[in-house]
Amino acid sequence: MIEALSEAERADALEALDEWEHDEARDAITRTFTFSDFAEAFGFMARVALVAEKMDHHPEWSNVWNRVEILLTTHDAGGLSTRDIVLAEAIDRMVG
Ligand code: H2B
Repeated sequence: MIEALSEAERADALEALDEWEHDEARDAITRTFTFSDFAEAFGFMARVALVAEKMDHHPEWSNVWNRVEILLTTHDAGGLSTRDIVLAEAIDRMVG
């Protein structure tokens, strides 16, 4: 069982992840990515999927053509955990 972040840990993480929004109702982070076309968007999703599967930590996401919306939260913790932060940082590095 993974623990949710403390208030202080959450505040620090949200400040560092400045491209991500905090969904307070879900205690989740969200970010929308826009690419030049569907192939770029789907290639990005494939790269994220490989990391997510390796981490056993999976995004809630949707794709419409060149846009990918990602929501990260930890279902087992009922909110944000370190896994969401690690995955968000990995995703941010992918779009560099
Ligand atoms: N992904 C996310 N986002 N939250 C979880 O709590 C979670 C997961 N749990 N991926 C994992 C899978 C769990 O269901 C499996 C059994 O390890």
